[in-house]
Amino acid sequence: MVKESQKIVALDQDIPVIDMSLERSGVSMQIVKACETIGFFKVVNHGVDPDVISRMEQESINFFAKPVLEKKSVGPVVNRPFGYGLKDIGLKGDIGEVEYLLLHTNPLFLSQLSSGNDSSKFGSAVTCYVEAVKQLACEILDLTAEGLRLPPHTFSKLIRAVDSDSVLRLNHYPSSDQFLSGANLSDKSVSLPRVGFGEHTDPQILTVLRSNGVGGLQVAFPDGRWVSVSPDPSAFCVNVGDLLQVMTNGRFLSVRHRAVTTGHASRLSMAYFAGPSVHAKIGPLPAIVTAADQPRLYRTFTWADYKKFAYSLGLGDNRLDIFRSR
Ligand code: GA4
Repeated sequence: MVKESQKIVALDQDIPVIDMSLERSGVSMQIVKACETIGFFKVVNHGVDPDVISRMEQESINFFAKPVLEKKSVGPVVNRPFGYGLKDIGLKGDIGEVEYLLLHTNPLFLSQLSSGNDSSKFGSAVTCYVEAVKQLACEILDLTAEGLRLPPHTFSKLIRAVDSDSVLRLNHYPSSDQFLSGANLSDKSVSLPRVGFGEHTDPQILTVLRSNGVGGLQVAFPDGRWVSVSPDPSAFCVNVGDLLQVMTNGRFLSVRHRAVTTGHASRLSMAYFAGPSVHAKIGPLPAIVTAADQPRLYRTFTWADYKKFAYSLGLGDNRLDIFRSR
């Protein structure tokens, strides 16, 4: 259940909406501003083919409708955290009212993807979707670099690396009458919000999320309120990850967010987490530190170091403090 102290949710405000079809320099300035103030924004007129999105959505619906044993056998067989998960998040006992499929987006992995009889349809929907959202993530990162007056592909080259460690997560949050815990809700009109995915920041560089028309995503605003993001299936919701906060020396904010399940409809979300190679060295960019004449807030570490540490902690724990400069 969502704790009493965490229930202050504003419904009358939303995160910034950025129209990507507008003039480039204006868009890049809006992106920088959103990353500096809220860490979250929506993009519309983003150019992703609607057929690619609807194929991925339909394949996800078909996947989650399968019996649990079949969902667990999605291949290639990989160790946790990858593969199908039911309620368990991470390796430290966090749970949520969610079932999910976590996939590495490495082409070799995707080419072996199988999910029952219709595996080739599933695999091709995932491959096309990943390619499209990767493209979008790179475009947004290039606009960001422009807005910060950095060389054009400063961030996107990390995502485009052949060994980039990016992941796709398909989440299914059941409606209140289908709760996975099997709770006895005899009075269906009384549905208390439950935590679908507990509060956390995203570790990677950038997250590109799309959901169906059902709300549930909430973002921690700087003034302490949790703001519900209104659902818009035609938009993508984008947020800064921990690594981008580090590279911008804290200028961009990797902000806590969570997913709650409240309604009578189930929510489906598809999140692409754009990450670098595990060997990539991450630290504040010298150009940013010098330009702002600010002390370096973080030391340099590899993405592998960060991940090892992240998986030793719980979902809601702070994972950046140990990488702060002393
Ligand atoms: C949060 C963002 C992504 O969903 C994810 C999650 C990952 C997992 O589910 O395995 C983590 C979580 C996420 C952050 C801290 C660690 C790792 C669970 C967890 C407790 C796939 C990711 O990259 O980090």
